[in-house]
Amino acid sequence: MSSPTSFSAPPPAGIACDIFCAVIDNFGDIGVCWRLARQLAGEYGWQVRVFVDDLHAFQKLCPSLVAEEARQSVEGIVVEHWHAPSHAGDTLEIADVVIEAFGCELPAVYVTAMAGRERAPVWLNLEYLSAEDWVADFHLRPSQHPRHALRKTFFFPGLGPGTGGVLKERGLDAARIAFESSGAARAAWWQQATGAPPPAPDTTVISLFAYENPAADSLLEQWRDSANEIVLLVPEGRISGALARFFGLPSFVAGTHAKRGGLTAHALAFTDQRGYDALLWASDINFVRGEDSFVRAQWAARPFIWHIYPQTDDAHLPKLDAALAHYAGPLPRASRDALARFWHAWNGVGTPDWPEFQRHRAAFEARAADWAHELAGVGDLAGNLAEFAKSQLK
Ligand code: TRH
Repeated sequence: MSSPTSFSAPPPAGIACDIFCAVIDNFGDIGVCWRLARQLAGEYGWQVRVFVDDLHAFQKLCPSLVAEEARQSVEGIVVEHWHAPSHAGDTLEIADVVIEAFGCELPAVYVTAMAGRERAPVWLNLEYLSAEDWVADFHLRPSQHPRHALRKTFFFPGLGPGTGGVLKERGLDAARIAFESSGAARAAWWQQATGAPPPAPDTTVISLFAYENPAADSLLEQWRDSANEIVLLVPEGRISGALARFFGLPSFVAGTHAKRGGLTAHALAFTDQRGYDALLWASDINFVRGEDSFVRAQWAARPFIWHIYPQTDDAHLPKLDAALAHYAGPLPRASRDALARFWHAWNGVGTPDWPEFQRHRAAFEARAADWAHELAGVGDLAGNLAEFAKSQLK
């Protein structure tokens, strides 16, 4: 392959931004990058390119993407298949703002060209979300490149003041309220997702997006024995095996429906990224995981349980507690402890106690609404990032 050539592109209409994303596993890496890209392009008018090394993972949450295309435009965003660590597009174009997501390494040829640019780009390393206190101290810390006249700034998402915040589209609350207040929209959603009308109003609807989880068996039994009807909505994925075992089925693929005792479960097809929000809004309680769905559950403003991405040596547990401190801190003591116990049990420490969760549900509901309001005060990550980048480009 011939090496890319550098050329002076005509000045773009908006700020040009390149986002580099290496998919480690699952959907969170590309999920966060794609959401950020859509916001920067759609809300800020930036000219965005996304370099991503796994188009198949990307296609799951963006079905209009063609997994075999080396370069394509989706929703006005250029998507480049980042097919080798040294690759940075067939023609080397250096953007005004360069975002390396989650510590992925930029191609050396790209970094060299960044240094050769008349005006050095704003180079940001977008970190993983953590609710820990130290994040505010490290947010926006610069780091000088050892060889080039380039500075990289660490951009830390977070749940508290002084951090980069988390992603929230401008129209998100209005879209949620429109869905919640339209019986027709909800009926259409249930029909399309489950092939059935919405359940009776006194049913508890739960969405379940999780990794494999040993606590699932006990929880499914408790739901089966629950006095109130429970409808479980399960996007096809890593937890599906537990559902198949529980119902004695060979699999729990999209389109499967099953019932035992008070528990009815529907396996759902994995939707595009926008469609996932409607699942959260259609549910009373959401089980979420990783990073992006964890954030979406907070904006859905209803109780949620987080299956945090597990790390070696239980390094994830302090992060779980840091999130609980923000989210559950103002709850009355007994409710706070009950929520902490339930979250811990869902993350490998203890056994989940559904009746106890139910006893505190009204407090959890009130807190979820308050928390969504408080979190919005930290500001939207895309807006915070755009503001910082613009201040550096002046
Ligand atoms: O897929 P995840 O487990 O991703 C994780 C985390 O990001 C973690 O921090 C990271 O280290 C690891 O990947 C590599 O969970 P997450 O972050 O919630 O991402 C899921 C994405 O999938 C999110 O953008 C929502 C989207 N989604 C859909 O688009 N449709 C669906 O039907 C569902 C269930 C999810």
